[in-house]
This record gives sequence, structure tokens and C-alpha cells, in this order.
Amino acid sequence: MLYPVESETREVKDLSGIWRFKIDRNHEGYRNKWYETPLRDTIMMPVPASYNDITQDATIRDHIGDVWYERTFFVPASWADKRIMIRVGSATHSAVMWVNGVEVAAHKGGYLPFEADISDVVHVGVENRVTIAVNNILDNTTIPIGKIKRYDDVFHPPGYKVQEIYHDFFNYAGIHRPVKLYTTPKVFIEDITLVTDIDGMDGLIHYNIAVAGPTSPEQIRVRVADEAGNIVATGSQLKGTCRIEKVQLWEPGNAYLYTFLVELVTKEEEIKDCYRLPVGVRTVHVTNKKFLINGKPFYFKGFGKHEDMDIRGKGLDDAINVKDFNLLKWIGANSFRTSHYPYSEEILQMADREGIVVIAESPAVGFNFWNDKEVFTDEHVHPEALAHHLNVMEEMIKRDKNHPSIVMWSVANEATTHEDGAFSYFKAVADKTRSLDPTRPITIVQNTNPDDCKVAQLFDVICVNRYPSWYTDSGHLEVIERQLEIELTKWHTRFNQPVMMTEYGADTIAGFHSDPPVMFSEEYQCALLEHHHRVFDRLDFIIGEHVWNFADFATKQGVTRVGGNKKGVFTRQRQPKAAAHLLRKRWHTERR
Ligand code: GCB
Repeated sequence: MLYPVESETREVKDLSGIWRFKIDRNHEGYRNKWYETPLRDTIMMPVPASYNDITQDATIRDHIGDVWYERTFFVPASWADKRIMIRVGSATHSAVMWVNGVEVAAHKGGYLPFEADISDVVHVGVENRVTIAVNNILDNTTIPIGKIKRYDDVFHPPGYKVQEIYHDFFNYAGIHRPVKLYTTPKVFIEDITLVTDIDGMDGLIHYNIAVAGPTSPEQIRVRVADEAGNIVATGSQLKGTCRIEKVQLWEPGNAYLYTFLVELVTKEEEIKDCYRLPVGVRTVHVTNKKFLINGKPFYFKGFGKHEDMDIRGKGLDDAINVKDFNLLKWIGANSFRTSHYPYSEEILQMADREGIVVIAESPAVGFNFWNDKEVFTDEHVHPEALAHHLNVMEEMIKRDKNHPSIVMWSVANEATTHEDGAFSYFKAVADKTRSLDPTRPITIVQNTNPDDCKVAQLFDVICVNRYPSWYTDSGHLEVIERQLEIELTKWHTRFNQPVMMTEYGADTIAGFHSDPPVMFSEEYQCALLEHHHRVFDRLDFIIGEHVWNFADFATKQGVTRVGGNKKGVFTRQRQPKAAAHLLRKRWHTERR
């Protein structure tokens, strides 16, 4: 799915701004067809943003069910003969969209885009209205998985229910990424798939272009331009390979982006449609001990992150995102994981541009919170959840396949992979992921005991989350090295794959000090990281360290969370804790 961009044949109109918003407290919006006429009694709501922290009203923050967004727009007269699309960057977790009262799209999955052709429902010369109903419910058919818990006792009001979530981040909802109108000609470039390779000094771009519309284009023109704008390779088919002599590779920390330009051209050389896609030439391979980018061992240094900030919640915010990339560079990180859901396309574009390596994760999180009960049963994980998971993998890979920064897909975070039922579930997910993208390694992020894991052989890299001396042996830093070394070695020996530590860390209250260290102090976080690092440095099959987390973030309320999860190396406002300086020293030193 191509990102909407401007070109000489395409226009983009961003509908970000203040929308009209209404909570559907009595679940009546669909019944009373709120999409047919302008919404009444609305409040202001920014798009993109989560709606939860915008008002002073806790019932809006904690609402379960539908909320309605609406705004009007004009279609320029010059768009009359164009294909007019509306595209929602994401609406969490499911949505239905109407334009002028006509349903144009319905989408399940809170972190990926959807779009609709609205050429036949919009009018030039009058105001058009877009209405989007967004639903935040998580249940046993959704990813993340959740449950609506209903109370039927005298201690709760009649009909009382709560949204149970099984993941450790606040269930922010709303329209989190921009809504855009864009045009294409009627015959248009529908999709482009690029796979790159290296042949000696040359780079290869294997391309596959999909064109759609009522007629076939007369000619296809493909050109690859370097950063100075020089044409370095050409093509003239829908499918082919461009060879770039003496290629400049896309390398971690040293990104080089060519522009892949596709044009649909008439015999008279008139350009009917054109699309420019940035492309980085790089390869990715995995051996039993190393992760190779362009044939060279790559050691992941960085974080599990979140899209999370004060007030806007998970809403796209360029200022925060640029700040985060500046902090990643400042601290010497070379990578991050999009824990625990696909991040915005805008963030991935920055990673491409800045040479930051990304492990892209699906929103499959929470498959482990039934404690003693089995998770992989139809009751807890409905067959529809698997179907949805497969669909999410497909949408994610279709959206993100061309980003050079993404080097690996993570299909899930922390499932109960010791269960028999987990094997068939993740076999289906792994097979699907490989069939969608045979070019990238795949992983599943685990916290299972290596002796019991039933699924790691389906994947290419062992990714482990572990919290020794935090959730287990709390306060006992001295156990870390022994426990970690035994466990990590087991993972490698049993599955003969490289191992990456995708989460380790400690909640830390900025400004709280204690020597000797105690839990929650800045000293404890530093000491805990150092113990881990000593183990990583001794084991030659460790391919990376991602501290949990880049920054403090919001969670649901609970007795273990004081104002959210405080495992950030930066505060939620992006100020460094002592651990940031420790990591900065370590990561700026070349190792391995
Ligand atoms: C984990 C989860 C992550 C949590 C973290 C924690 O294992 O993957 O989502 O936030 O632990 O801090 O408990």
C-alpha cells in the first residue's frame, strides 16, 4: 500500500486539525444513524491524537465502545476527473467511515491504515462531510487481545463493565494518525515492491509494479536517481531489475537513499501518473551466531519504544518523533523495536532517512495474562483472532515492505509459547509472514523458559525479554549474571540461533537516589544494566541489547504502576536519567 505523496500527477490534502467529536454513551450512534446528518452536541477533538487525555472528564478517558468524529471539507474543482481517495493513517482499534452519509470503509486493527475511493460520493462546489466511528474494545477476537469484564453483583452498579487489557500500555484510542485526501489519475500506479541485493560493487533493485484502472498504460518508465538527482539506472517494464553500478549502500548510521521513480507515459511522452519511492540498497542475513547487514555483523543497540506522550497519547507528533531520533543518536543507539504494534509510516520514513535499524512488531501482545489458565484455547484466543492476526501481518507487510530500515518482523510479544496450542497458532503466523516476505528474517519475542518453548524453531532469531532482580529476585542484583548466562546459553544451544535481549530494565523514579542501590533508584537502574552488559559481552551469539524502555510511558492504573511504567531511560518528557549517560558511554564505543 503506497503512502500518499504529492507529485506532478497527484495531490494530497491533509484533514488534520480540530474535528467534531461525540462519545456514544448509550450505544445509539449506529441505530440512530448519526452518520446521516451532522453530529449534534459535539466537543472539539484534535486529529491526530488519542482522545483519552484531552478533556477533564474521566468518563471520556475510560469510555468503552464507540466515539464519533466528524468534519467537513471541500473538493477542489480541479479534482473533478481524478480518482479521489480518503485514507486514515490509523483508528484504534476498529472503525467505520462514511462520506456524505455513505459508508465507504470499515476496518479492524488499530495501528494500520485504511482507505476508500470516494470519487463517486463527493461533490465539487458544496461542503462534503466525513464521519468516522471509532471503537476501542479489545476482546478474544482482536489483536491486542482483551476482554470486557461484566459484573453482575450488588457491589457494582447495574450493567457495570470494565475493559480488561493484558498488555502493559494504556489503551489509548481515537484517530491516531492523519486523515488525508489524495488524488491519482484514473489509470494509476497502485503498488510498487522493491527488493534489493548486492552483486560485487553493484546494487540490484528487483522491482514489481502494479498498475490499475480502466485501461492499460501505454508505456512504463522506471528511473533510479541518486541523492544528487543523477539517473543511475532505468527500466521499462512492470517487473525487472535495475543495476546500480558502484552502489552506495544503505548502512546503519549511514543511510543512503536513492529515489525509485515510476512513470506511466503516453506515446506522446505525456506523463499520466508518477510516484517517487525512496529506496535503500541493503541485504539482511542471519547465521547461527550473527545478524548480518550488507554481509557485516550488526549488533543491535537501542530500545523497545512506545508511541506515547503527554496529552496526545499515541497521536502522531512530528516534534516528539524528531526529538526521539535526536535522542537515539545522542545516546549512540542504532536501532529500536516497534513494541508492541506497527508505528506510524512517518516514523519509519525517519528511520530510513537517519539510518536507524528497526524490528517491526505486530500488535499481537497480551497472549500470556491468564496466569494458570491455558491461553491458546478457543475461549481465550478465538479462531477469529488468528484470522485477524494473519490479516494484520499482511496489512503490515504490504504497508512497510519497502523500508530499508526494517530488517526483521516480530510476529508477537510474550505469548505462552510453552503451550501445545501455541505451536499450530504460530506455525500459521510464521508461514504466512514468510510467504508475504521471504526476504527478511522473522522472530517472536519471548519470555518463556527455553526448555519449554514449542515455537522458536519456526523463527530465525531468539528474542528474549527478562527481568532478573526486578520481577524475580527483586532487589538482588547479584543474581543477574548467573541466571542470565545460563538462560541465554540454553536458548542458543537448544535452537542454534543468534540471541537478542529485547527487554531488560528496571522502573526508576527520576531524581530518586540511593547508594548502595535500592529498587526504583537511578543507581539501581544503572547497576542492573551493567550486570546485563557484562553477560552480553561474554557471549559471542548475542546480537543485540534493547533496554526496556526508551522513555517512561502510560499504562493502565494498578498497584505496580505509579503514574505509568517508569522503566524509561528517559522520562516521559524525554529528559535523561543517569542510565542514559551510562548507555551513552557504552554505545558510543565501537564493540564487536
Ligand atoms: C514485558 C512486556 C512489556 C512491559 C514490561 C514491564 O515483558 O513485554 O510490555 O512493559 O515487561 O515493564 O513489565
